[in-house]
Amino acid sequence: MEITSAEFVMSNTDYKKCPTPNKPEYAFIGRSNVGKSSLINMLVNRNSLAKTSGKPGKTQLINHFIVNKEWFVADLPGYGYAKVSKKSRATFHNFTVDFLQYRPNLLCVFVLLDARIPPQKIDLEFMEYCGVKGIPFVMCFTKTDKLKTGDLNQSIENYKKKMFEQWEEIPRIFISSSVNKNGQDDILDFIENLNTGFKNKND
Ligand SMILES: Nc1nc2c(ncn2[C@@H]2O[C@H](COP(=O)(O)OP(=O)(O)OP(=O)(O)O)[C@@H](O)[C@H]2O)c(=O)[nH]1
Ligand SMILES: [Mg+2]
Repeated sequence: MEITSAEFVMSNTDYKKCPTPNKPEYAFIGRSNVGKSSLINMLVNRNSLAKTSGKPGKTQLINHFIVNKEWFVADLPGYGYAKVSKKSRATFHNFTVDFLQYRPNLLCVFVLLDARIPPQKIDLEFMEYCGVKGIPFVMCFTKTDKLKTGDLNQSIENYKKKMFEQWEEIPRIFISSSVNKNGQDDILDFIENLNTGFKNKND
């Protein structure tokens, strides 16, 4: 898919106030600092459309972007950032959960996982939650530029093994790097396919 435009739409904490759900939508989630905002920028060929930061906890709202005037991206706050107070953690947890469960046009959640680190409880639990609630998701490894191919393959194999302890089937896996643009074509092809499905269903 060729990217012709990408614009910020709005920020929210309430899924009911998000843009009219009449277009296919994809959400990016994962632990704070995993690279959600950077991946969004990489996908749409923009340097700073979604705000990124070296410090975890940058994205604190549901941020909507529209791409090619035909699909939405939602950049979500990260989970598992210990420095936020318990209260504010609970608050964004709730609005993110409501968003994931009730946003009608959400076609797929990209669960981002840092390729350099072993499977983390919080990520496994989040994916389990998606499974239980029937929220479609894929796994997307980030920061793959920081690993040699052999180490990356090993890391993915370890992850698969861990997933198969819990799941009979595991979701599709993407690898990505916002530095060398690894994964851009695969992810955009995947989105394009789902967009077509959404259009056919709603025409
Ligand atoms: N080397 C490398 N660094 C990356 C990559 N993606 C993100 N980073 C760096 O990781 C840090 C966090 O990136 P963000 O995109 O802000 O992460 P986030 O998941 O949106 O973080 P929060 O909004 O705080 O939850 C930044 O310093 C990025 O430059 C990548 O693919 N490769
Ligand atoms: Mg962010």
